Amino acid sequence: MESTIVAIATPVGTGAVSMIRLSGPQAHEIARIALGGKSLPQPRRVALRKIRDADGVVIDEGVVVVFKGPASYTGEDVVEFTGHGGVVVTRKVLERFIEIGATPAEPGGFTQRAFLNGRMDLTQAEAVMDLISAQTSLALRSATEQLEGRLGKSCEEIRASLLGSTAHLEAYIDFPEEDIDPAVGESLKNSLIAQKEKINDLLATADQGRILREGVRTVIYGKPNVGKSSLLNKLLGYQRAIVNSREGTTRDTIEEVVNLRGIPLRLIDTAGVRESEDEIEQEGIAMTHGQVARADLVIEMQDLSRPYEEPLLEVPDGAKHLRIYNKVDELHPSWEGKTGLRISCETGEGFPELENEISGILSLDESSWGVHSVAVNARHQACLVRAKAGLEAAVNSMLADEEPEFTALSLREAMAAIGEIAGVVDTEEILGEIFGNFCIGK
Ligand SMILES: Nc1nc2c(ncn2[C@@H]2O[C@H](COP(=O)(O)OP(=O)(O)OP(=O)(O)O)[C@@H](O)[C@H]2O)c(=O)[nH]1
Ligand SMILES: [Mg+2]
Repeated sequence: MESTIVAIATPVGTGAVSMIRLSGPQAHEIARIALGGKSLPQPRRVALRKIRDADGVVIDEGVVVVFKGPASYTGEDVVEFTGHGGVVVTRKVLERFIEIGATPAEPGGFTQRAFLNGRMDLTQAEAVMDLISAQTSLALRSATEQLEGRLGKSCEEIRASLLGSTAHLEAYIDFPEEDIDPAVGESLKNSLIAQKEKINDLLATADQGRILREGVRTVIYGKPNVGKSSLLNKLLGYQRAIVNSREGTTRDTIEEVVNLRGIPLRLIDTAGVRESEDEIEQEGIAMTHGQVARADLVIEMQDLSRPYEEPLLEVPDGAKHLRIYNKVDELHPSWEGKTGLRISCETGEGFPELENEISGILSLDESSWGVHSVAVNARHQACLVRAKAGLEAAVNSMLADEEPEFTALSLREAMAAIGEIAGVVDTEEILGEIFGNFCIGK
């Protein structure tokens, strides 16, 4: 990392201020030149300074903060200039830094350097992005906890335990004349099984991780005119979709995100399903089926103002399913004695219960969040699946009384996979563990 990178850290556009950040070995020198040779403030002190072009003409005036590596976000020398928030003036300051020798940063370039310089692990670097893009308070909380290193720490604990087990096994490999003591073998195996359980616990958070990051794909399904678009509008709080007493009003799918007690619901209003001669409507109905196939949650709606009917939907594997009954304000007598969640998009009746039901089905809400606290992403999930497979292979190899080399091989695969989550690399470490904890010279 010889280069010094620069970027506008605030959003592009007109604002009160905008901040430009420099990081790298030349950061301080480049800033000094841009200030027309005027001294930089002491690290972590604020000073008012002018940025000047090559002829000494002032481009902008603003606040300069200097950080001395490694005590900075990236771990390198950093300078932050906060100037007037105009598009042109900000651009000109940026260009001045580039002219003096800074390189435009790639997306995530500063956080990448923070990781490479050991300021944070990979899960924390990812959490920075999650935090910025969080759409709900729950997603934000999950990101903050990951940024604090909770997930990285869990993975590190698992890896450290596997490292200890591998070191034990390696000792037997080095001294083939000694058989593994059955008691040691038993405790090793139990320890591996315990770590596998921890991996399973982390894997179980993958669904909620995806939900928090991307939202729950929630499809509103039902016959025409039952009130699907009315439900979308009601949950959104404004008239997004056309509502009409004519059947077949909605033909396209309409997608909007609502925040339901911290859970992002990606609500999808669909064309009502019926036999139709209309080509456009048929196409809409085909899209409805496509949406159902990809749903996390299907809300199947029926109309209480019409005579009783059996529900019609086959919900695909993996999707959650909620049946609701709309228009309770115009209840048809044939529904007498039938149970189910009754609502009215007209009067708002049943909506608190509906929200309870949805957050219950997703087993996710702000009050129960403390129990989960981590939520792995797709990359973590892939690593965890590999780690689990490695651990299972190791346990099986021990059960089959194979040579310890085989067990160790599977364990190393598991460790590499789990280490990838936080971005740790090992090999030398295993040796260190052996020589550190075992008296080889005995
Ligand atoms: N009385 C009563 N009428 C309702 C209620 N919810 C919706 N409606 C009415 O039912 C009619 C159909 O509502 P929509 O929301 O357009 O129904 P939809 O399921 O989206 O219909 P399609 O788009 O045709 O599939 C409209 O006239 C709404 O005003 C309710 O809770 N009570
Ligand atoms: Mg509709």
